[in-house]
Amino acid sequence: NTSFTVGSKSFTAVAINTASKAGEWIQSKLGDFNSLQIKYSPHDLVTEVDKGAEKMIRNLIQTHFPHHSILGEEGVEPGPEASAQALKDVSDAEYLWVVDPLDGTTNFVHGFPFFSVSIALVHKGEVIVGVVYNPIHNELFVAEKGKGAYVRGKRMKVSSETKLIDSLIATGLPADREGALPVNLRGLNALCPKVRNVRVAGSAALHMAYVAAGRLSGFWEIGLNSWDMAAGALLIQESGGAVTDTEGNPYNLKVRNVLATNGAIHGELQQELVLADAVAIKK
Ligand code: 2AM
Ligand code: CA
Ligand code: CA
Ligand code: CA
Repeated sequence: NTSFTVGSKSFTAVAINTASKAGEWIQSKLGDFNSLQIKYSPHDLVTEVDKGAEKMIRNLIQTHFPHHSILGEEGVEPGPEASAQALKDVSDAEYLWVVDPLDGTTNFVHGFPFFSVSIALVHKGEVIVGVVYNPIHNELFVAEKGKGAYVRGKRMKVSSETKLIDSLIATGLPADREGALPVNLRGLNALCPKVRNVRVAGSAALHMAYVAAGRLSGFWEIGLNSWDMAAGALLIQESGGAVTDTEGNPYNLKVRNVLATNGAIHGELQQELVLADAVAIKK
């Protein structure tokens, strides 16, 4: 399929290579980094490793595809307005790489081994390649639009639960984001008794990769950004799952409140979030 290659350079190969290199470097820095900065509040951290990984990823992508655009978390000021503006600024790009160099910074800082590198390639607004790499487990999740999704060379398939009560669900607890915490806590409160259990492991990208791999039945979170979800969304779609916003609208790069499941429990989970008044931040 020519849509994934320019000359001899495969988009997917570059995405995989770049995520692997960044991930190995991040892992080498575990427990050995300086400058810890509070980005926005004590709940929102950034380290030299986030920034170094993004720089590395930008350099690698630019070397192969100098005319492509890149949207990376560390190139954007914190806060929803700057994120929305950054997305607008690249909305004309034919090829756009959407990058979270280190998803799960809080985990990285504390040595809790659950974090990832997330890289997506978007063509005219549609994600065509998605890679999430977990260096600790040495697991690379990769999807190509229309060609399926793989981990450890094995095709991924979402889980088969059809009822919430049989489902293992994940979410995030956004401690300070524009008032997203109470919304997610309402959802958590309502869902805990209705599902098998809930996990809050601290990397949205990896949670989504786990939904794709059938290790989680579903995931929702309020107040995310494009770089947290772009790669994960394609992983799930190519594994037979469903990705929408929490109101049930189709996934796109502008989605902030995500609902991602095996498909079978999507409606039931969405309905519970609506009933709990937990689909969006009140303006
Ligand atoms: P990060 O580690 O790349 O910052 C956990 O709930 C998820 O939320 C992670 O994917 C994390 O990504 C993201 N996150 C953490 N702090 C955030 C903030 N202040 N605003 C938006 N997303 C955040
Ligand atoms: Ca961050
Ligand atoms: Ca992130
Ligand atoms: Ca990040």
